[in-house]
Amino acid sequence: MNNRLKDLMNNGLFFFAIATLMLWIKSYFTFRFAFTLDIENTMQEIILVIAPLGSIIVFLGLSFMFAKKHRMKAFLTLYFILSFVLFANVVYFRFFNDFITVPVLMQYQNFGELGGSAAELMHLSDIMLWIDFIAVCVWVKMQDSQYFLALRKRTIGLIFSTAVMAMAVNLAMAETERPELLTRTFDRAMLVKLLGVYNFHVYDGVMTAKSTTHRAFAESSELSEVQHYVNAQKGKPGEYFGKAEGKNVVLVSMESLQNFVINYKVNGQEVTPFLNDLIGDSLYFKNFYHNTAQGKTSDSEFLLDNSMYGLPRGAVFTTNSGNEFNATPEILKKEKGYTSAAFHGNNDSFWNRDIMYKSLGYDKFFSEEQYDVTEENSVNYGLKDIPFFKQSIPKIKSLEEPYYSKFITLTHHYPYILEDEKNKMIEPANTGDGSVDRYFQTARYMDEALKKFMQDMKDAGEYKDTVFVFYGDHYGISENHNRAMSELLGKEIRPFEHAQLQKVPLIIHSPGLEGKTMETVGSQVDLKPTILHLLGVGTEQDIQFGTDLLAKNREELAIFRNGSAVSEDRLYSAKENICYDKSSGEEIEAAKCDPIKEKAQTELEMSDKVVYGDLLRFLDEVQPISEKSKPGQPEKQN
Ligand code: GP9
Ligand code: MN
Repeated sequence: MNNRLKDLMNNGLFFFAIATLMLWIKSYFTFRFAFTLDIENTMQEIILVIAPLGSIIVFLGLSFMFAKKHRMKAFLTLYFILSFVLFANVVYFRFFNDFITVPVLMQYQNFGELGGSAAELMHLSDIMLWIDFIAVCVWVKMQDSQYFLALRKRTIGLIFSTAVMAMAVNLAMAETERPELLTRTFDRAMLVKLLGVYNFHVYDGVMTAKSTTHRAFAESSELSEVQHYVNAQKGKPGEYFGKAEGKNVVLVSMESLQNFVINYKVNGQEVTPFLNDLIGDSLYFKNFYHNTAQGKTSDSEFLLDNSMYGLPRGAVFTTNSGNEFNATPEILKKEKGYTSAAFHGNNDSFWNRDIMYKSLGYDKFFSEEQYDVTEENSVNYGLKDIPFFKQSIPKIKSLEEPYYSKFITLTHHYPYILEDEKNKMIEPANTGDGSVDRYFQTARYMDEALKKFMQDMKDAGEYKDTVFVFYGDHYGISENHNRAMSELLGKEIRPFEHAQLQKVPLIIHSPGLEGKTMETVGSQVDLKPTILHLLGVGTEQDIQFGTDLLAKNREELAIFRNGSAVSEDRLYSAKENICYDKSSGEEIEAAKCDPIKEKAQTELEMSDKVVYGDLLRFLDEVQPISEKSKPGQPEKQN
């Protein structure tokens, strides 16, 4: 090595600058290519380049706070942490199409159980994300002095000034691109796009701390405000009120089932033959959406039993299980003497269910421990759906009637594996995207399990006095598979089509209830009032954000957790801030979606306020609604 190069290599500032540059380049390319962030214009492209710089300098610069002899170790540790943050987000994004948040990290017990899913998500090429770190380590190893990073105070000052400038430019550009970015954004991809992943984590940390303190300062007056809002939209239940009075309730959460598979064929074979038949004889809601976010299945359960939204970050099941709730099991017990039970073939602590179910008032929880689970009858997360339902029958029979029961299926879960050949009842699709191709096979298996379950319920005499509610819990195929999906559906997947793919099936079936396909636009938040009204239970005192899907003149609206919204004639995509005309699918003037966009924001904020502030603990204190303006009461039938 010639002397000049050697001098340069020994120069601490040069080392710091090159290390920063490497991390910066790596971050940019990762943002650009490992995450699908939908860069819409040059401004966003520039922001994406600038965003990581300030935070990288600040974080690496923290090493200057350490005594000179520990400084290099501190520097390498910080470099490692930043690289790891990037790497962990890349792996997480592959399946969840989302970024890690503090509350998600706190659900640590779920990670250990991911097993097969996590391994499947790591790619050999991820090694690329560590090459720069190795290079930095080699460089440091080649130094003879441990005081290598001993820079002058003035130089350190200059380094930090550069960081502050980079951050200020980033923030200013981000605010121009998206006003109210830090205060009213529910879409994480937007935050990462405009702030970079490191700043996003800082922001997320601050938000988590803020929501934790929210509870301590909450007051009952906040609940009154929410009550006014929800009462104004309750409406009157219609002809279906009490149609299933006194009946048992069997809810079936259909794992990862999206509505597009209904009546869909792969290689000429139906994917869900049982459900396709069943809808002819049931109330089938074809414009029904999920509202879930990071809490996935648990979010759908929360929505179902509380008619409130899950949280913008993390899973409410794990972060707020100590809250006061007024969930369906409690209401039904109080009003009609129902027994409630949940059934699931996975470990009881997954999603903190064992704790949360108690808070929601479930009397019983049959989890993995109460089933006979073996190597042969389980796959992926736990017991396969067919043995799960089979083994559930005697447990159902043991329940005191009337009962409110919830069954959570499991086999049709990413990465959609069946292992056993005899469980593969149809051929996979052939897009070349493994997850998408196998998706139909596990969906077909679940459909078979549902068919057998229905038959077993009939044979056990549990059919005629029961109302069955089958619903999809959340999407199974994320945006990362748009190529394969567009091949299957024969159209480009724009934000419009993506939003429409968030429809999940909702099928309400009960002997005596006439079959009908319902056009109304709704979502999981509407399940609770719909079910309660069918059972003849009024909801006038309840805080619920949904409305009865069977009520007359209800406002047709589905609000997604990221702030997107769908009405009868509009579709607003929050991530891209685009408004569509629903019938034509054409982009229209953004202002045309303002009413639904505003409503979505207001409603999500209200719901978050209730959860963060644990406001339902004040439910007994707030003024009861006057008789005159009582909403949610049945209309007189003539
Ligand atoms: C785990 C099951 C799957 O018990 O509910 O959870 P998900 O990953 O879909 O939220
Ligand atoms: Mn699920």
